[in-house]
Amino acid sequence: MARTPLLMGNWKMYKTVAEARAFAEALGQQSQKLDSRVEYAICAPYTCLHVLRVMLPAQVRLGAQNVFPEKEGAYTGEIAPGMLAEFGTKYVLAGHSERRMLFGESDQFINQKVKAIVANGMTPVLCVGENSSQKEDGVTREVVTGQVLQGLDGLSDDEVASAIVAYEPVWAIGSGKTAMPEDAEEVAQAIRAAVAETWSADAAASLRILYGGSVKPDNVASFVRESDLDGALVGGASLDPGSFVAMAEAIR
Ligand code: G2H
Repeated sequence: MARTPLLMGNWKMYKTVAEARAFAEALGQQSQKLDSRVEYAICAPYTCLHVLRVMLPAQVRLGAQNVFPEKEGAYTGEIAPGMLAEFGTKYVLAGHSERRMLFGESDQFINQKVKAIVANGMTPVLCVGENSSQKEDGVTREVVTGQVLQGLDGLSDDEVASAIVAYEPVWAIGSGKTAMPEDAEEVAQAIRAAVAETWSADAAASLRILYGGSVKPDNVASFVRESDLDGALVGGASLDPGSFVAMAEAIR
């Protein structure tokens, strides 16, 4: 099953509207370097979504970094899935390790977010990954597949098939360290095996799996080249338009 590669930026809590405008302008000037066979997206702070929607090249889609799994209500500071969908957001991150660690998000809560994202016609990007002590203890596969099965619980075969999992080893995030591509590939294979067992072989073959954690222009191709990895979720290196384009060119 052919899966469309995806290069996704995660800007985290960086960029003002003026900076986002400058990024979109610079990317627009180099949009001929973006490949129509690859999908691109930027998960931006909410305040930047409008300028990006207006100014990004058409092949770069909008993503959000978080959502609250309720339609509306007294949830001060939160944003509803319908609000993001109405705005033209295509992708929404769920379960990024920074949210798991800093905000105590559980697999069960992340699963509610995933279901809410899907119910509102958007694509969930379920982030999973082991921390350094779990890696040392040799339990990476169990941790990661457990997060995947809990995160996607309750979705139908078709919904799992069109979802995205981002495998981001926690020890690799923003650290300059990356997983070995072949190790990330093994984890991706374990994810597909677990999905095939719980849903179906078709769902496992269609689900897209991204690698994340200190991805840069000079290493992105080594991950995307692996047969079970379909792209990258990139933090720091997605903030600069030249670097974003360099990564796009590296995986063409
Ligand atoms: C992991 C990644 C983006 P970075 O958080 O999700 O960030 O590429 O800076 O390690």
